[in-house]
Amino acid sequence: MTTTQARAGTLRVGMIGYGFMGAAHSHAWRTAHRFFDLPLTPELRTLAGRTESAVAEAAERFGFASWTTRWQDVVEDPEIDVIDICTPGDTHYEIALAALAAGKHVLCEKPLANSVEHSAEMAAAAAAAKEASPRRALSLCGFSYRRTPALAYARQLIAEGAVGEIRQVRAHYLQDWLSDADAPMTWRLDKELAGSGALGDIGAHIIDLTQWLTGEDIAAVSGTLQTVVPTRPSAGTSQGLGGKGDADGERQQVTVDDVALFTARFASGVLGSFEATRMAQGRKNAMRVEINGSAGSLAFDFERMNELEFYDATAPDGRQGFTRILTTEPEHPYAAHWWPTGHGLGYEHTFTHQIADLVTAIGEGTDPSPSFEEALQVQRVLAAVEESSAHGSSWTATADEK
Ligand code: SOE
Repeated sequence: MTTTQARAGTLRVGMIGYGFMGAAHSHAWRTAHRFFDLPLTPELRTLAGRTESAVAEAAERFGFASWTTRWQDVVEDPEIDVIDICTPGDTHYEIALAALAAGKHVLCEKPLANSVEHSAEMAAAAAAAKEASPRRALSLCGFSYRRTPALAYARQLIAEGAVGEIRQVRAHYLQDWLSDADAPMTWRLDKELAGSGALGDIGAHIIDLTQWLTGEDIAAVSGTLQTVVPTRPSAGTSQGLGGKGDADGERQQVTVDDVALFTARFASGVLGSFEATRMAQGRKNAMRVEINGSAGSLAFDFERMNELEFYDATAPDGRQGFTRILTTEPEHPYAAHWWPTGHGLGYEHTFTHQIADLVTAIGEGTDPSPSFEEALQVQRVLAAVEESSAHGSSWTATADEK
């Protein structure tokens, strides 16, 4: 335990943003210590957001003791230990730098920022803050899918050599909430706010996951981005991520990609194919990752998140075939903290696991992962895909290699 707050036994949380991610994170902060044995107990102190009535209502609903319309209030408050950034990407940089400078621990939603330059500064600030004594400000980027039991188990199996030498990687993330050409404009479709479209919003997850699963960085990419629906109604009713726009009203320019396709070369030379889209009618949150190795394959699909498929090529001829492993058993990562055998987990559990891991790291003074440095590498891949697409899909090194 390195902070005075840690000694007091609580970890006081200030959150900025109260949309979809604010709801998921606050649920996780409220729940983690009830299922995991944590060194500190999170306390939801203050919620910040721009619109007074909405932030007040969200603070009440999420269980925060207070609220403010200025994010600076949260960052400057000496009574707060950790800043949780759940806002669109354009604000991550400024808030995270201020929070780290104030000696706070930081949890920042993905992607880390809207540019490699900002991400690099954030990673440098995180590294410097961590070293600053006597307080250690730790940081984590919210690639929450790493905490899906099946994917954490897949990583263990790969590290143990269950698939042998990795030969090929295949990943896609398919959603359909923008298939309707009259779904209304949102911040996720504005490059200024979101940085990129399907690429950064959901492609970033499969970039992070495949690098984490294989233990290798992506060294170069060849990609193509496409905006399928170039304008969308400015007004409408939102529902979930999408909604119904006013088809006869004014339309606004979409400035990000709807579809992102790319081929990647990992550091060892292994090739991977990637697809991120919000145009795949019928695919709701189909994030699929498949790793093919010399001794077998692993495959995962988030729409069946409690299962992992394993093909053991060393099994006797005639008995080979994909095995469906139900990753709800005490042997599987995180699962023992929840329900009896076979009862299964959902999307929200990945966030609860993220908080459990972060609070444990803060309590023990160890480095949580994915660090801002790891998130910077994801950002380099995103930037290389954009650059490649702008140059006729030419092979483009991630900035690391330049
Ligand atoms: C929208 O596409 C979104 O909410 C992403 O922003 C999240 O990161 C992903 O978990 C689900 O889809």
